[in-house]
Amino acid sequence: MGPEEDIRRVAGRIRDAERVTVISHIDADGITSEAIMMQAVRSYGIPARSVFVRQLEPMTMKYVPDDDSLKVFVDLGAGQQDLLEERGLGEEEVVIIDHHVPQNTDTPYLQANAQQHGLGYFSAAGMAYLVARHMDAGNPSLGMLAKLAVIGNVGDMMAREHCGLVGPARSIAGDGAEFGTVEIRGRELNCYGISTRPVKVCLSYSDDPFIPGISGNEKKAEEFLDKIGIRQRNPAGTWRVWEEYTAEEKGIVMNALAEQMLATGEDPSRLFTEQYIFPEETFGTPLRNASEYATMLNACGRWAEPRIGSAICLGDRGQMLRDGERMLRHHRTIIREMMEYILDTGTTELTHIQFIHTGDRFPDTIVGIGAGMALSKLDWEKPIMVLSYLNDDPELVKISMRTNERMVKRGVDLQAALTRASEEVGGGGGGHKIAAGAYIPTSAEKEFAHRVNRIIAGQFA
Ligand SMILES: [Mn+2]
Repeated sequence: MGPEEDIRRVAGRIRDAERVTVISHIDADGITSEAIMMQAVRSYGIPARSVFVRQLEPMTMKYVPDDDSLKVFVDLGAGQQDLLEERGLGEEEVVIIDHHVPQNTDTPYLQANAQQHGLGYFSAAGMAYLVARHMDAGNPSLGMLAKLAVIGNVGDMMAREHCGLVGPARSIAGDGAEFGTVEIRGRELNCYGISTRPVKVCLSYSDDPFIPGISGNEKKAEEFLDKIGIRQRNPAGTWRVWEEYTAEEKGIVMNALAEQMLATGEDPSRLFTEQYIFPEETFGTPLRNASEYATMLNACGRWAEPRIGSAICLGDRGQMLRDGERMLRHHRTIIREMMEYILDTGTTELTHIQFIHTGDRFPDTIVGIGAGMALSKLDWEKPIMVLSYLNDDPELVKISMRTNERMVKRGVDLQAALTRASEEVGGGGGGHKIAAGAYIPTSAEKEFAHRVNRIIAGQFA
């Protein structure tokens, strides 16, 4: 059975509610999910408020109000149904719109959950959009909501593996295209920053695909573009971005990149991706495409201002956008500082991984990103581990690890390694093959890198 029946029931229960509280997560998918639900509920004439939490756990359950509103959990909740039960929330007081593995509890909470229907590559924002569309197919804001769903899906990396959205997430992008809020562009450059970054910078940061001689080296990327005759600056002297290259220029660059990859025995297929452009947004800004928009939302969330992101999603292009841009600049500055700190200090290399302890210098919410960026300039064959202290808990150490597609192909699985190693020392971890994290007791930090090194060594066997 498809998800239609669940979507119908969830939409029906929300429509019948007197009041609604939306409880959501602070990343791009969570923020877009919240914005979609708030718009849908309010446009239906139902009073609503929302709550953002970093995670749904015993400590944060207190933010879920104790009142008679219908609690709409989005991008979280499915895996924490025991907490809802412990809180005494009845079946009729809750709906869950999520894409995480559901937990079995006695209370049969009503869910629209992509996981339960085998919908891979589909985020909570996509699910929220389907619910919103079912609530009111005539909602004049559906075009905007489809666009938000695309941002949520892209923000949750749903377009990464297949170089574009697939299945229902792709259909929603198609809805956006019909409404004119989304422009789907095929066979575009598979790099981050096509609307705001100089092309040489986009190329030099490309890790998937890895472009030999260009990835990790901005100077070489610039020389490469010069050599194939691409004019890199505007007459005013500013750097041109990918989005303003002509179709002909794009063709020249893509062909030359593909040739360069083929010449070194690399598969060029991942050079090409579908990109999602938002024609109503101002050219040259991070709001112009889905992945840069998602970064701005993530920056707001990681610096504890998800409401700024939500206001931008719902159309605020005044003070909130200026605040969002400030969050994004701050986010980038701190990440760059962290990357430089790692490069200046140097990592400790073991046989199969490298690690560094950043203490309490950088907030734990960005260490993973900084680690990934530093890795692009270090020995890429050794996954990087960053240990860091948490502001609010002296007994725990946060572990963040990053590797790249090439090492995953060779068998590296950071999620498996960190889950096992952290459980051995009484902590917990999770994530993906390419990027994973864990929390371990401070008492275990000394030997932890060696423990993970041994496990990763075994993954090659
Ligand atoms: Mn999500």
